[in-house]
Amino acid sequence: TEQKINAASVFEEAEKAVVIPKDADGIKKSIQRQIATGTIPAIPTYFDNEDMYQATAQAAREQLVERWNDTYEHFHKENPKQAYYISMEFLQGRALTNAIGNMKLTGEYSDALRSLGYSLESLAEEEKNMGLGNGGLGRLAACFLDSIATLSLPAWGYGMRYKYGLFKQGIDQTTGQQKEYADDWLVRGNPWEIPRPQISYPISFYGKIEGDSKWVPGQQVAAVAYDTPIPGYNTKNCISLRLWDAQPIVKDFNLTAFNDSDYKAAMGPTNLAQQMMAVLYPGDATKEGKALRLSQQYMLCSASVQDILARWKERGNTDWEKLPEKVCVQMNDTHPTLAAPELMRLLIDEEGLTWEKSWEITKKTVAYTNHTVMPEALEKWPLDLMEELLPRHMQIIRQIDQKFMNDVKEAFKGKKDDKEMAAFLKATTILENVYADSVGGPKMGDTMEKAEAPPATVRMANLCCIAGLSINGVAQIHSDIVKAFTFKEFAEIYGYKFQNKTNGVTPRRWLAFCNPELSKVITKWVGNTDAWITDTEVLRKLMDNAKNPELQKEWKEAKLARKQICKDYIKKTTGIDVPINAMFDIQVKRIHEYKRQLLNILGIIYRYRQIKAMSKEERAKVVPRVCVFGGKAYATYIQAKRIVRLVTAVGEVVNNDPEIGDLMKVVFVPDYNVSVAETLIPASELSQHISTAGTEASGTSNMKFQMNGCLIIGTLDGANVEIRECVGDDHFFLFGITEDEVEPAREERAAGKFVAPKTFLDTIEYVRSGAFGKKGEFEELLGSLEGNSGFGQGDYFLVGKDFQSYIECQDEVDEAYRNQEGWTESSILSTATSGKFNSDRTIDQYAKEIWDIKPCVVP
Ligand code: B1N
Repeated sequence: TEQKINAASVFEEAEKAVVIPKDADGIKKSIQRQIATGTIPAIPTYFDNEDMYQATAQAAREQLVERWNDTYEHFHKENPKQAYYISMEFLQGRALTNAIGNMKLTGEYSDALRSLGYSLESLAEEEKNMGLGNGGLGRLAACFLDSIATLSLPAWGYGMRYKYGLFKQGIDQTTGQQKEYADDWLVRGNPWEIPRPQISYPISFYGKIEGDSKWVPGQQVAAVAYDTPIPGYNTKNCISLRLWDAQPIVKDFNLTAFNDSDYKAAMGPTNLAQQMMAVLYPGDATKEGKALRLSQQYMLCSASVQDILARWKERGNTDWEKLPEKVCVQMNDTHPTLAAPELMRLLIDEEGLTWEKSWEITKKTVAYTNHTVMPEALEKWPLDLMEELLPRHMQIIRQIDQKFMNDVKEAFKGKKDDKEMAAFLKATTILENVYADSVGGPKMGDTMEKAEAPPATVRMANLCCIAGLSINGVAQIHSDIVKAFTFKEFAEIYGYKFQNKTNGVTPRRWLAFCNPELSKVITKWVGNTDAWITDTEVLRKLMDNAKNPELQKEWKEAKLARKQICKDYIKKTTGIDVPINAMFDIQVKRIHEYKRQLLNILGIIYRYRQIKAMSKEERAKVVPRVCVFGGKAYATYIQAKRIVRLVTAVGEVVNNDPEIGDLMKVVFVPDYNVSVAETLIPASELSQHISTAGTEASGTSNMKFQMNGCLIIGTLDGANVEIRECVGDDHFFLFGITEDEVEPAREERAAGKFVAPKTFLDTIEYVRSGAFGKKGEFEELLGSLEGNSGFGQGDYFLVGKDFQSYIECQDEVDEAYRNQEGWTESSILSTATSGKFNSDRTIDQYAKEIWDIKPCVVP
């Protein structure tokens, strides 16, 4: 202990002794020191821009570490209740601009670099995107961390340090099709992370149960912590994103086997660990992966929960029953569900608590967010796989399920007859197709039936609903659907658990930093204050001047500056020259049938043919448009890849049609990711959020577009509903059927009663005639829009149903754009009314209504 005390004071003395510079000159010297002392792996004769970026990032990291250590110590001393956001995905994007922006040192860094002969903007482009996520769910987690730090809340993120992020997307020059490449984001090291080899936990898999409940694992890896600092804005607080890496356990290394040249046996554990960390599961709503994905999920949960309990102890807590007064775990969708049974296991097997006590504690500690109601995206694991990989957890899950069913039977005794009860339990039980007839599934051991029986599965969402202290959706309409349909039986039991937490996005990254031109105008016109960067309600002050020609002029100039940057980016990445004065119309998001990029491109084809049929005089009145698409299609999602190809094929024709010229350009921007979004969104004037009503849980890019003064064309889906309420009906282009009209529309189709509009049928026939790409290339894609029923065919997502309404709405858009004063007013009002969609508001609600945590401000 004496040595420990000394070590602590050495640490403290060191912190006091080293002064971290905060002025341009000091920052310059700090950058030089990183180069001269070998902090970055630069070689004198090879020194390049990437090295310079690395040195700058290291200098910035020094600044963060100071705040970070202070925050850690402060939380330790205060011992507040702390929340943990566990997520398989964190889509952080780039860190440099964000870190120095949040520390309010952008000017200083810019000056320091200028004096060294570099520009901050171009160096920032050297940074690789940290792309450890698929889309909205992962980016939401990243925005949440920014808000948690900014609100000085005691909370951390836990995730996985995948070796390769989500794949990089290329568009093949000859076929126009998507190609996937590994995203080797770590090749040149990651200056933002600090490896913590001293923080490591064993993660067990397989093996058997001895006696009643003693788990003897068959395999182990070590989870090792890598920490990334997340600085808040306008606060000293700097929180942690702790990512786990898998490593072989040293004692498992079989030296004898290696010396006997049995390399395969010797390297077994090393290979396992490497496989586990290789890739982020690329599945936005898919059924792929299995054992590996489940091992990843378990490792995340086990390492995080072990770490949370270790910290709880480290802070001097001892009474387990009071754990829920100090810890809250938020599960980002069902991917980290195993946190619940893992907490149970640790409390029972490691800490010696009873099953009942452990269950009481667990139920008050974990909370669940649902992000999708698409049935195929609700996670189910084959029971036999779970049993094999995690035998002890399966035991605990079975016990939870038994207790749950008993409780339900007890609670609804006399209120439901046998048949109702059976149906009710069939819907809610965690284990599907396992129990005997009374619960609906096939009889166990009934071999005849078993052969045809549907596979037994573990339904993760059901476990979340049972174990969670709360269940929330991510936009009002989505939370309503979750409660009324997806989990309606659970709502009957646990009505009090259901909540809504409408998503938000951080106004730092998504407005202040990505759009400095507009930010400057905003600051001036809300009363010469940048208070809006945290308190986005201040943006409302823009409303008073929405019609003011002076503001309008500055607003348009700022938008134009961003359009120019976007135009240059499009030229650089696709070779296409787009007209700067055209309306920039953008749809960027994962490619998915439900998001209906197909509706957008068919609308474009319709428009193209209209223009071609016009006289010269009529053409002069056309509003020119640059139609931009971006987004990745899951590698095995064939239909999504065909949509990408249709867009590039239409672009090839339209962009080279002399009759069209600058009246229309169709662009597919490759490799959409966070930093591409930061370039496209500020330049956008119209953006498309056109999913079939009831399918997009929330959407978050819609909020980013709104903040940047972009008008939305959209359906009444996800957060669009609330955005429209804020901005007002007159400034939102609404079309399409509503959520309650979707099922009747599908039934109408299935009954063969739906008659598609001529505009739609003609457009389809035109594609079919071979107007784009190779003849026959789009047969299967068009086929999905035809027929009467079934998933993936019979136009399940109702493109034909909404088509007429969509193209008419696009005419309204043109009409509105012709009146530039009116359009600019709407644009200003969009930004002015976007305050609600600040993730600070969302996080404040999580903190108060679910986590029960309070700010813990570093003095
Ligand atoms: O989560 C976002 C929402 O804004 C989007 O509407 C929603 O689609 C998105 C399986 C998912 N839901 N589900 C996923 C991601 C990965 C995976 O393997 C499902 N992503 C969403 C934020 O709330």
